[in-house]
Amino acid sequence: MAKLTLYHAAPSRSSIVHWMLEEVGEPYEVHLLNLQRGDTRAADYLAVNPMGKVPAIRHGDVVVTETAAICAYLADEFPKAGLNVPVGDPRRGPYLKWLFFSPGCIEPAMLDRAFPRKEPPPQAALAYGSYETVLDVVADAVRKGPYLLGDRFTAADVVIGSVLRYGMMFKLLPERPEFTGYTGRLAARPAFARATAKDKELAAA
Ligand SMILES: N[C@@H](CCC(=O)N[C@@H](CS)C(=O)NCC(=O)O)C(=O)O
Repeated sequence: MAKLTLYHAAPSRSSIVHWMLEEVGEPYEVHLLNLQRGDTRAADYLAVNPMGKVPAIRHGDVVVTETAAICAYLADEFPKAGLNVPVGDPRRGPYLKWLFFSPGCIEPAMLDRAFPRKEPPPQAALAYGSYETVLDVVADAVRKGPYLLGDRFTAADVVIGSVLRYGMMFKLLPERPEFTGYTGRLAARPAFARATAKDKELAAA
């Protein structure tokens, strides 16, 4: 089987992929980087990800960067784990929408709110519309649960659950009961607990 490596800084956005890998359940190695030391800006890492950011994964000869893309890749590459929604299944539409919704709408809305621009662009020019709309749409999607697609847990829950958890942790998102209920359900997953415990050890190393 092709070797699988996670380029990781614990904790950071690469912790999302760390959780995803625990959900996938295939053997992987961690290549640990230190953000404070500037490891992601070193030439050998820029050869992996010219953006100088974690996460990245190497799977055999394939390198994938961007958190949501990596989660989608892993879900498709290891279908036995049941974390993707295959072509032809009508739930694939919402599945893809939620995978793209975090980097396309939630993250930019959250960070624009935290770091407002001097001259805010017109709402129609913003891909996410408004911060309030983004929050309402996500709250509506996770209210019923247990997961975004009902009973079916997918890679989209790893991505959306993580941005909500980090957003609330850093006070960038409000602790709406819909969000805390959903992230609480996700935190009860054994793979999440394993990834979190390993991250703590890596952060202390
Ligand atoms: N769009 C990227 C963002 C990744 C990102 O911002 N990673 C941060 C850590 S949370 C990073 O590597 N920062 C190091 C730096 O910019 O020097 C993704 O979603 O994977």
